[in-house]
Amino acid sequence: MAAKPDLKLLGMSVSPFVIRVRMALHMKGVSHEYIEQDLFNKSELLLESSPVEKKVPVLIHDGKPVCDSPAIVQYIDEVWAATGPPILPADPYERAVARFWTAYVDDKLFPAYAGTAKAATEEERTQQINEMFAVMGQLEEAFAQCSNGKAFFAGDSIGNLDIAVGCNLLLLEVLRSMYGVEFVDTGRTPLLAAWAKRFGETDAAREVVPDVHVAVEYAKKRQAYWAAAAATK
Ligand SMILES: N[C@@H](CCC(=O)N[C@@H](CS)C(=O)NCC(=O)O)C(=O)O
Repeated sequence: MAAKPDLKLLGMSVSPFVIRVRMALHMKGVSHEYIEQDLFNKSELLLESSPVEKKVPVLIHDGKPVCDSPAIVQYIDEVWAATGPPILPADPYERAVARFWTAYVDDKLFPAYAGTAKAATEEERTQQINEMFAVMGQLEEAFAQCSNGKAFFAGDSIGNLDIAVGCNLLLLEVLRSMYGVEFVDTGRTPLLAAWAKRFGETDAAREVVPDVHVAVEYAKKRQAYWAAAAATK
């Protein structure tokens, strides 16, 4: 019997980056110890494992930390190459395209989400919401390009780009619940809307994504924290 890996994941349940890594571990069926972190009061373990950014997720394998979710997902895919389905495409061109869109999602979607939640005025919020719509429009085109008419970005089953976009669906639900804005809708983004439904039904999504109420509570706590910080400036 293969020895159990010495593997810990430092996370925070509603972080899209943590959700992405948990989905990758789930796809590979790799057992690990999950350690929830309080980002308002960071643990010594987090500070020493992520000394540069002090952020989750951090994967600690045999005592060695790996930071940043795209790097962690690639690490998981390479270390457990013989276990479960591949996460990144084998073809170098398709790998490069999947990496490009993952970086696009990380550069644009999370900052626009945080900007929407953080906005001090309605005007600012509308601007961020419009940015989110623009990103979703691009992702609709990316889906058409990458999926080749199949069910997922990666083809017949989920891959790197599916989890890169899919880990953010919870945040879109949070904004829908808080501001009534529908970002994945059958009118504007029909391909993404159908994909999101299919993605939500996968084992990886069902096992890993927490209830939207938990994420809304966290978003409100974050907003209160930002407001208090702004008031003391
Ligand atoms: N590029 C990083 C981003 C990770 C990140 O932003 N994590 C947030 C939680 S969503 C965090 O730990 N924030 C703590 C802080 O900013 O103090 C990744 O992909 O892993």
